[in-house]
Amino acid sequence: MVADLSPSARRVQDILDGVGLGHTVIEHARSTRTSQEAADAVGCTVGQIAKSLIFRARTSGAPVLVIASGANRVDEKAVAALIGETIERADPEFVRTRTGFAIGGVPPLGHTEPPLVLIDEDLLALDTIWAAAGTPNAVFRLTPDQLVSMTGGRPAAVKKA
Ligand code: 5CA
Repeated sequence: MVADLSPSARRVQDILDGVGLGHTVIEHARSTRTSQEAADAVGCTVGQIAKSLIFRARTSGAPVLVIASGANRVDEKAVAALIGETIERADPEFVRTRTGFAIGGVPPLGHTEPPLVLIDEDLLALDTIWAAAGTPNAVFRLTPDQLVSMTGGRPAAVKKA
């Protein structure tokens, strides 16, 4: 952990302060870029990491945020069926311009362009989860219910069998 938050992590802390539920961004000295690294840094299971994955809806070009358990892979066909449009994995430039954050630190809320949000229903069975907070070293702890309320996301079956 380091004392002062870097600018992108600070931005997420300010967003969380606006939500007002008392969430605290923790910036680690070690990487939390991948779900496994985040789990190792935090001391939780990889399934407790809520990874924020950005897709691009092919017809509308709109950003789609799928918040998935770190233990799962996202079934793009299932997501397409849920939103009524096929999707593709976003490239790093799309992620940066639409969310305002770089891959590896994309938080589940506070994006430049509000995305359509789906939440992996597997996360809802857990007591505590952790999400990225703006940088590849920053995370915050929350409950699945809080994730749903702060993102306005729709819980759904999005994982690959
Ligand atoms: N901080 C961690 C734990 S919360 C984190 O952000 N993990 S993540 O899984 O949500 O973000 C990394 C994800 O970015 C990868 O799972 C992958 O889906 C995506 N990604 C990584 N590299 C690329 C790339 N070159 N193009 C598009 N997406 C990428």
